[in-house]
Amino acid sequence: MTGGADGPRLPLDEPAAGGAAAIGPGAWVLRGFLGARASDILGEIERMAKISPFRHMATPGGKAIGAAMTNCGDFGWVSDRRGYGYAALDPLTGAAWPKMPALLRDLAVGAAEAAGFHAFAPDACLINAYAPGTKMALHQDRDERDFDAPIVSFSLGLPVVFLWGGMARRDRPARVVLRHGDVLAWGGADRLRFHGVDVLKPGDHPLLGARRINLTFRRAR
Ligand code: MD3
Ligand code: FE
Repeated sequence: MTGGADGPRLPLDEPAAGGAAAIGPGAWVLRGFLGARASDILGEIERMAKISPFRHMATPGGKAIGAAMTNCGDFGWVSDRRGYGYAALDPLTGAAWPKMPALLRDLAVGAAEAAGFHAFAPDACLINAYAPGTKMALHQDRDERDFDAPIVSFSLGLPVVFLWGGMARRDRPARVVLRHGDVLAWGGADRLRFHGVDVLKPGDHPLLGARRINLTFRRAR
């Protein structure tokens, strides 16, 4: 994994011919990267949610997480009163998470490649579903075994303001709108940035209705 050091270098938020815009030294937005594949991706999510349903997990502090979550891949991110981390089995069903569909994996690996991260091999995909009024507070993703691998995220449905923070929680976040079909890829110097999403505003998306779904592809183990 290269950490994006040999990825394209661009002025802030200026898309290149390939559509990748830098929002940090190791972070890229690929506007509309999912294109016409979005409806097939949604079909896969609906199918997988019959195997491992969306659920509101608890934090160790006892609050319910605002986004409804499920996973696919060899590992899934889970949280409950006892703690959080990656698990090979869905605690709701006691069975393995649904396999990561090739369509999703190939798009995630292709997006990583387009951002300069070679040989990305995701083994986990967390799927977050947001209803209007829900958000995700600033946090870091640090439950993965090694931070050399990037993370790739897909946005579907209603637009949201992504909060792009710094290395310290107190750093004031930049605001980047993520829309249906957009992909983010980040790693290297930006891998441990604080990030979150602002409260989802009401709306009616043609494919998803009053919802936003976000998939994050990770190398957990
Ligand atoms: C930048 N999801 O699942 S995706 C998460 O929209 C998560 O559901 C948000 O944060 C969502 O952990 C944001 C984009 C994202 C995800 C993780 C990052 C950007 C990131 C980690 C480091 C830096
Ligand atoms: Fe995160």
